[in-house]
Formats: sequence, C-alpha cells, structure tokens
Amino acid sequence: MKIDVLTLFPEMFAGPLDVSMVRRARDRGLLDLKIHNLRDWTHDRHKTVDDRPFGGGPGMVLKPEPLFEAVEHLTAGLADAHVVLLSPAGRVFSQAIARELALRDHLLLVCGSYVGFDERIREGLADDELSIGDYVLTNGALPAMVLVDVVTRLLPGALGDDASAQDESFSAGCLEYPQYTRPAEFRGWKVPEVLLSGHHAEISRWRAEQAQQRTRRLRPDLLASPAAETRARTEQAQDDL
Ligand code: 4G0
Repeated sequence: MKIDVLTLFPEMFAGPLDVSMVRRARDRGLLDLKIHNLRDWTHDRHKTVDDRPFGGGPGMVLKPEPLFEAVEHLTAGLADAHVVLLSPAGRVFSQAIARELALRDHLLLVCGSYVGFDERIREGLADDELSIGDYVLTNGALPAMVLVDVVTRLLPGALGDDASAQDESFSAGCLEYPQYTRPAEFRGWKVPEVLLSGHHAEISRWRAEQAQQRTRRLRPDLLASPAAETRARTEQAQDDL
C-alpha cells in the first residue's frame, strides 16, 4: 500500500513511524509511506498556506491552491487515490473504517491545522473526512499518524499469525479477557486457578465470561453493536461443543 501524507509539520512524523511494526512494514515493502510539506506547493516568498476567512471571524483558513496542486502532483499518473481529510468534523475513525482503508492501494492523508479548510477542498478534493475522536488538536499530524499505525498492522504480512487472530476478538466488539504470565504468584496476587489447570474447555469458558463481564462494566456501548451479537453467538456455539 502507498500512503502519502500532506502536512505543515513534516518534522512531527520522524519517530513514531520509524519504529516498531510500521518500520518493519516499510522495510519489507508492504508500506510505501511518504511525508510531504504542503509549503512545497506554494509559489510566494513567504510560502503562504492560509489566509483570513471571507466574511470575517477568528483564525485563518487553509487556502485551496497549494492543496489542489499538491494532490494533483501526488496523484498524477496513478490509479485512484483515496483522499482523506483529518479534522474534528470527520466521521469518527474506528477499527471497522481502518479495515476498509487497508483494502485500498493508495491513501492520501491531508492534515489541516487549527485553522480549518477552505470548503472547496472538501468539495473538490476529499473523498472522506475522518476524526480520531471528539477533541481538537493543534493540527492533523497526530491523527494521520494514528491512522497510518492502525491501518499498517492490518496489511497482509505486517503481523505474525498470533497477533492477527487476537485482533479478531477486538474487532468483534468485545474487550479482551484478563491475561497473565509468570510468576504464578506476584506480591500475593495469584493467577486464577483455572488458567493453571490445563482444561482448555474450562479456560475458554472462563475467558469468554470474563471478556463479557469486563465489556459490560467498562464498555457497555460495545455490546450494543452488531459485532457483539456475532461474537456472543460464536461463543455460544463453542460452548455447545
Ligand atoms: C481542520 C483532527 C483541522 C479543522 C484535526 C482543526 C483534531 C482532529 C484541524 C480544525 C485537528 C481529530 C475546525 C478546529 C486540525 N484536531 N479529532 N486539528 N478545526 O481527529
């Protein structure tokens, strides 16, 4: 997959996307990630990317010309890129949206800054507008990094098989069951007996129960989702065996 990022703060991207699984995916050629400075597509001495809003009001607005030129340059001669604006006004990003994005060949992420976009950027350039949650950041660089991270671990070959199996359960709309490793007793806290028992069926049942209880307590909203129903049915089927 190819991901291009347009930002006013390319230096923010050094670090988070140079380590761990994203680094590995890039090194293996699964992910071709390029960060671009929006100011490279300005033509004036001051590299102007924003201007005052028509009609008055506070703040500045991202001008259309540099963004249109940048997107046209980055998509020239390429099959359709999916252009995504990162802004607090977008649909709220989720694992389900990430799974859809991971199927695309080319993403072009456009980071705004606190100013907001000229509306013609939405109308003429954007295929989608996403938010990573209901809060306002100084710019869209962190949301773009979050999106790249989430999508990268879904690319075929980016993860070992163990981890991808685990991912399914979260995607199914339920929190994970409690996990333990050695030692079996730490500062007086014992690992639940059932996990040491070697009874695989009992362990499965205990984990399903724990996951459900925990989800009811911490994230009841997840249980209202259609995915949770699927999971509940799957667990019932397993228990029936
Ligand atoms: C566009 C995304 C971009 C408009 C971007 C701000 C939070 C998110 C920005 C604005 C961002 C998010 C109108 C404030 C840049 N903050 N939640 N800041 N306005 O994904």
